[in-house]
Amino acid sequence: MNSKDYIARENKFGAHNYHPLPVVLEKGEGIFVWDVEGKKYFDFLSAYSAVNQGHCHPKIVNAMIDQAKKLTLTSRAFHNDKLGKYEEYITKYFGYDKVLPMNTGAEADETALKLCRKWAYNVKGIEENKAKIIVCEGNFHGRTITIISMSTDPDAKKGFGPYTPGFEVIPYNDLNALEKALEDPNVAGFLVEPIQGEAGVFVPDEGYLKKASEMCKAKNVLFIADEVQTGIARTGKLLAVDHENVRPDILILGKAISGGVMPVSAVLADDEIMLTIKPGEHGSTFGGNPVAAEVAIAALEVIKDEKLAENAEKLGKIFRDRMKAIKSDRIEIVRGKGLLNAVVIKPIDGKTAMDVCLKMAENGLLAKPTHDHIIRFAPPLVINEEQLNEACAIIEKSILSFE
Ligand code: IF1
Repeated sequence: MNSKDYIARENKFGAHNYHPLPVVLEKGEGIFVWDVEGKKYFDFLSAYSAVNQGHCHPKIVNAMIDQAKKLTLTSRAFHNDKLGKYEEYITKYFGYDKVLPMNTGAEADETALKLCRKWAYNVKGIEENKAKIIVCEGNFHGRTITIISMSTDPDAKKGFGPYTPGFEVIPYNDLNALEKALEDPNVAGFLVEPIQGEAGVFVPDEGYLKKASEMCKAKNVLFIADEVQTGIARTGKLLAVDHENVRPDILILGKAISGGVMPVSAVLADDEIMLTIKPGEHGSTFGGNPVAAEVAIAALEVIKDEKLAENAEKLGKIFRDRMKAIKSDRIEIVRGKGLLNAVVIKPIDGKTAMDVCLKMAENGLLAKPTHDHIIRFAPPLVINEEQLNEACAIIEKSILSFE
């Protein structure tokens, strides 16, 4: 079978809910992936920032194999010997009283929303069913009905109603709008991405997150950070909120918390918030399973052992400088933080970001377009300077081929 055959089979038997680049991958190691024809590529997507530690990191894979041979799943009907170890590790790692383990990012976001509402009724004293949560235009928090109810992207939302009530949408990066929204005494929380990924790696003004968190505090409103994509060293700090020394009341993590080997997500908060949810009120069959626990500890250790936040900070600057230095009218904007970056392409002769991505794939580098004219660049954080320069040369050559 060749790539065409694999793709045809997916098309025939799989739902058509994605539009992938026409490459079929069969192997990954560090920053590289290989397709079924044996062609090697730089991976500049990292499974949307899930593979920050690099593909098949031996320490993480071994943690998975060792635990999988012993015990994979107990459900939370019984205790297991690994969950507590992980809970202690991750709460100390991020500095919170407690963690609630889930699997996917969307589940962790849902958990945060439920926690926020419970806290609103049990602690803040909002009247039952009246709690409101503020979210931002252009947000991306996942695919569940409630989450798409908050979305402003018609593709994500249209045709899936009726929608969950209780949300107010304000413009991103707009403190005046936030101030106005916070006047309503029924507001319980403000859910925000420190950098909007799906919106095209939109970095808010410096000071926005700090000020927003202070405004929430003043109104006794929970500041909830969705760091599913920006967290775990991606932006050059352990968390993107660390750039502004902000401590969210509720922290949502996913993706790279497992190094991309299995779905692991987590919600962190202090007791006043976390203990509002009582036994039987929330959970998940797979959340907190012993394989996930061992994998997440290994994945978080790799981040510190290999100084991946520092590497992302340093190489991110070099990357943006290299992109800005490309002499092409096609590049409109280069933006990002750490190794979460985007290049905005000017479409000429009907050529879009997808055409550039196809050319880069031909030249040995994989990246994904978003919104027709934006290309997201997010390599695994284990990339070194020499490899980054080689990758930048491929990107440059590909873009210049459209001149
Ligand atoms: C897809 C984007 C990235 C997320 C934030 C929660 C979730 C995500 C901030 C949900 C997921 C993904 C999912 C992926 C595309 C992708 C994405 F382009 F849509 F925005 F990463 F950039 N919070 N992001 O970014 O996590 O439930 O998927 O584990 O194909 O939908 P999940």
